[in-house]
Amino acid sequence: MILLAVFLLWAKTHLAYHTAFSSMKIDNQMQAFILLINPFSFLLVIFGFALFLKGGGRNLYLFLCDLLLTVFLYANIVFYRFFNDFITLPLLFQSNNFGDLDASILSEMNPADLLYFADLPLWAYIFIKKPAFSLARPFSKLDRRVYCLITAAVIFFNLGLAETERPELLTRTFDREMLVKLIGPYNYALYDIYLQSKTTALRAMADGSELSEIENYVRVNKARPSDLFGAAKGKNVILISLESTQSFVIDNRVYGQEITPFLNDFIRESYYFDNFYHQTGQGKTSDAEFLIDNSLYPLGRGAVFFTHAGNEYRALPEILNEKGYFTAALHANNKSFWNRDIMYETLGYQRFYHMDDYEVTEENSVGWGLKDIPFFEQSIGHLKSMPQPFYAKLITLTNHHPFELDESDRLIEPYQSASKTLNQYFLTVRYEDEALKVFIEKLKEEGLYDNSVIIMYGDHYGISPNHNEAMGEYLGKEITPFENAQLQRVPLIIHIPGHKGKVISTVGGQIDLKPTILHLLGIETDDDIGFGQDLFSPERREFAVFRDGSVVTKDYLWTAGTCYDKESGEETEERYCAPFRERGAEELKYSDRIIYGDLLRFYAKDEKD
Ligand code: GP9
Ligand code: MN
Repeated sequence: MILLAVFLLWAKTHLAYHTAFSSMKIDNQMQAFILLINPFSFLLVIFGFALFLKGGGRNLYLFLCDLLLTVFLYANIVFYRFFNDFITLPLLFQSNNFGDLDASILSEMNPADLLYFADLPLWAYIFIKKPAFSLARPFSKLDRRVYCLITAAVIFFNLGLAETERPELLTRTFDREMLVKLIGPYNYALYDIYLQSKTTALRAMADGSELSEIENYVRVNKARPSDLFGAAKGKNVILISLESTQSFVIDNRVYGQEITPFLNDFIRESYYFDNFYHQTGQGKTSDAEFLIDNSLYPLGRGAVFFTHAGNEYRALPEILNEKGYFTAALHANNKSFWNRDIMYETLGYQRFYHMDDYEVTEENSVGWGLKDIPFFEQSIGHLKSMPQPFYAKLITLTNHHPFELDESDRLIEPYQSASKTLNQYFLTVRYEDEALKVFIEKLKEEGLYDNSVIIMYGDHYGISPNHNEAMGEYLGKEITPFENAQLQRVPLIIHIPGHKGKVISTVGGQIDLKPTILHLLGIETDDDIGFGQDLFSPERREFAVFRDGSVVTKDYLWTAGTCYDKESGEETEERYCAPFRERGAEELKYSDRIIYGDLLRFYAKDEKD
């Protein structure tokens, strides 16, 4: 009986996978196999409790479980048909998502769906009529043990396969669709409940008084704007996230071939920051987005886009909306990746152009999806349709690990080292550079170039320390912890029409972009709670703290428990780094407190009063 119940729900789940959820992309045989088995791990556990029940009680339990799970599955099906996404708890609480759902809910149901409920009469019959076969003997200890053992094996097998298919899936929680694909809708719901309850508990314990200490810190920390305040007033802002792009490729070569020929030229007519660090954690691209829009640090664990999408923020798009800007994000990936569809609403983006807004085919895709050149070409159409001034964030994708590229897109001869990753990286960075060139040309053709500030930033590192040997060979020096920290520099390019090029070497990080952008647009930031400082400000501190607590200043670098003198790259006395290290730790702590306690909700209230 138990196995029958498990089998029936497994069958229903698969019916859903192949009909309602069929737009989920199955990338390979392995994923297809995981999909086949993933409902079992949960269903065996939940129905397994029936092992401890007898006769009628057991039947009732099986019937109720079947009913509840079917309703849950069906709710997800209807939801998916409408939103192309799975239900999550924060989403259920975001009532505006449901505003116009009532009327459409019926239209998303159809008679064939009755199939999902077809087994219920059978369970009802068994429960009421108690046919002899359903009242079999109670289970023996041995039965239970065997069942538990098999169940445990299935769970580990499923999780193991999921982990090999997508490492760090559960710790980083990046892609809802991928999670459902690999662990099934039921386990995903459990996981979601776990994340949500953790968040709710911390939030409930927080109160507004915590904010005043942080406010004081932030006030003292403010840096006066520079002469460039208002230099780009009323202009469009085009912000480009350069996937996995580190500074070491800029003005650098592979066997004499420039890696970023276009950017090297573009830098000469822009402000180029060559001591600018990424500050991301596990949330990678989304952490960089979070830093830039909020001037708050992402979290030490997990992706804040997923864990705290229901918080109150005072993000860049929200501020710009109030100043009459149209705000949009453009990224040709699945909209639920990094929970963007939900987080973007929270941050105030008026429009998210995602995968469905692009023409993505086999031919124009590679690796993670739409190639950067067609992405930029198609994005131009979207930009043209926007009311001006706009704030548009474009997120590139081709230069993403494992740096796959079609032969025909290869523009330089590959580097030859023992690290295939590094060798390919140069090729995809070169392609990305070409894509940027195409984009800028198109912006000029469409007349958007002269009335837009163009800001490009590297989102995070692309080459991990696993490739230090090949990296050392390329750079011609050993990659010590000091060098590794210096490799966390990512390019930041700010192009303002009519301004001459200039290299600015102040130490800064992604946290500093929000006040920098606002000041360029002539918007005051006095009341803003954020940890960054205008990168152009003459009185700024030269400082960047990484999410792991490493700290860089003008002269010193603290990383991996050691203080380094930046000029020599040699170890130096700890006391030189101590004050900055403490300051870094304090800032991260304050920022975490804001996020875990959802403290900006109190600030927002103050303002409205
Ligand atoms: C996915 C893209 C890449 O949409 O932003 O994410 P990453 O793995 O770099 O965070
Ligand atoms: Mn990225």
